[in-house]
Amino acid sequence: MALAVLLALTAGAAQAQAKPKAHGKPTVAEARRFLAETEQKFDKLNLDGARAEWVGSNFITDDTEAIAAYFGELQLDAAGQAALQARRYNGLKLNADEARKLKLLQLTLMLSDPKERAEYAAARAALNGAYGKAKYCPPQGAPLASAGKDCLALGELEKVLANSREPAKLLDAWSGWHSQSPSYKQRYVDFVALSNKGAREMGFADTGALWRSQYDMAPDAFAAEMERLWQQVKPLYDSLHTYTRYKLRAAYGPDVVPATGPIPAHLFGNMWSQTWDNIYPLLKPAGDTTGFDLTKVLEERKTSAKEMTQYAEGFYTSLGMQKLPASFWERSLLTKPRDRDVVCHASAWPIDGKDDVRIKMCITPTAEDFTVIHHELGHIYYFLEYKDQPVLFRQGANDGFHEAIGDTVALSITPGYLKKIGLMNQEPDPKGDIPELLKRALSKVAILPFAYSVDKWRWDVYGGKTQPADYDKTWWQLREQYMGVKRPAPALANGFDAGAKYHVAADVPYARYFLADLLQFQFHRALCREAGYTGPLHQCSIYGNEKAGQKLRAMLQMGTSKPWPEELKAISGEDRIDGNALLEYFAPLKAWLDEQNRVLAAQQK
Ligand code: X8Z
Ligand code: ZN
Repeated sequence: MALAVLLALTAGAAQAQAKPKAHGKPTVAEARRFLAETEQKFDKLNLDGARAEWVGSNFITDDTEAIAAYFGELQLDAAGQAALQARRYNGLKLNADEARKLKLLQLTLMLSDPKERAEYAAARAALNGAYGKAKYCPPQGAPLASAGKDCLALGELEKVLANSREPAKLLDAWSGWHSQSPSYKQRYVDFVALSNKGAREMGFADTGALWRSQYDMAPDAFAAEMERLWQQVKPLYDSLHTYTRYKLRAAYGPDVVPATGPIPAHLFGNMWSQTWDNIYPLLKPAGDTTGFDLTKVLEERKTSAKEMTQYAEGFYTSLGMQKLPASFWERSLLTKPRDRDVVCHASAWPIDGKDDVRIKMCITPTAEDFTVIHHELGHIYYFLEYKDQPVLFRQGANDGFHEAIGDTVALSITPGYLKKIGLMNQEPDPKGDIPELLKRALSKVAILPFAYSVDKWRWDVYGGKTQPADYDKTWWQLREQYMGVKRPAPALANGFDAGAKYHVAADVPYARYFLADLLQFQFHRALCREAGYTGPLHQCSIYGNEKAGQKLRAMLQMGTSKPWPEELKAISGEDRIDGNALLEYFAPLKAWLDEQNRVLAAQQK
């Protein structure tokens, strides 16, 4: 009942949206009034939309999907109308904030046909739900058939990939998950067409061009920046890939791992081969005798999801940030419910733009989730710090900044820090630099070509260069070319391997993670300097340093009120995203990898 009233009220609010006036010269006063009214409307619509989407992802049913789609449609309608109106005021003499708001308002899709709007919102909600519900039910005789359960959700399949060293099981987990996405391929194809239509109505070439326009520079310039950055860090990736091949060959034999060419994708400990830290035991240097394993410690202590979150909260409060609001603890979803389907992919939610912030994550006591929870709280503290900005500025300086904050903090999870908070008993080994750097590289360096190529694929899909019949072909061309990995089994007839990745199914842009991977090292270096630290970057932890915290908070508080280069400059003195800080951080590892590779190559001869 209450919900019905809510629906009716919001529908009324959307209809009441003023239509653009067709005549008369627009004035500055009108523009100001328009902005004020729009921000008020967005505040309300965002709140309703966030609640509906939250419920849709937390309790996946046909009804919640319909409710999420309904509110999504209202938001799309309002955004489209506001964008059209905003256009009218382009070129007026407004102050910098007002001009920026008008610009931001026009970076959106616009579907004027209500039927298409409804279809777009329904497809979006359905794809999100389909991904969240997907399960692999191994047929009799399959290597995972005896895993104790009839059907395995993504989290269970990921566990197999992380821990098993039996190629047959790895392949079954990998193929099982990749056999799910074909069921929603057609929905995705339809969605792409609608999305493009919306981008074109707003004057963009396609949705890819709209995405690339969101970085305070021309879309082509952004694509060129991405390529420049990739070329900058590629030599480091190549060294890591070469070393990993030697070690995988040693573990699985030359029949499974070829001496040259791409490596089968199921061997990297991760469903998408995007991070490789789970196979650290196969790759660890002979010198690593400490055997320290954070996962083991967390598991043995039965660290709860709440405790994992509190560890992360403790880091942020040590930088001078507030404790998480009580409602965060009451409303977040921290563990996978046993009795219903949820989208488990970790996410952070600014529900009301103020203190109602939540995360949704199926936390397990592992080193990986220990990092992910710091990542998620990075989003949460960004929300909390910019909550006093007007609604249109309540975003990251760009989306890469938003993704980089928690990771920046997680770079300070050093052995020294773990010792300090009691998660590591032994003294950190001073000779332990290479093992620590290698572990880090297995996530931070390994992900670079993946993070670059996901949207390279999507740009071509949205741009029409890649047609649905070629989705898999181009997906794997990119994986082979950039990552040096290949599909471990023949392609499926109507395969949709890209759709096996959350961000493709849920239509979340991915270039942000590539940028974040570089930005976080720029932030880390800047904050370590701010803290007065002068040693090697990989040993720096800003834990407990309020001066560094203050510097970070000043940037978070700006939201997206300024073009991102200005915000980057304020925190780091640099005004370009750059791979230099990452390369500096990993310099000792690069030298070590190249030496290992030289020796290993000589041994093969
Ligand atoms: O999706 C995420 C976060 C939520 S924004 C958990 N990440 C990317 C992924 O999982 O693919 C973090 C790093 C890359
Ligand atoms: Zn994130």
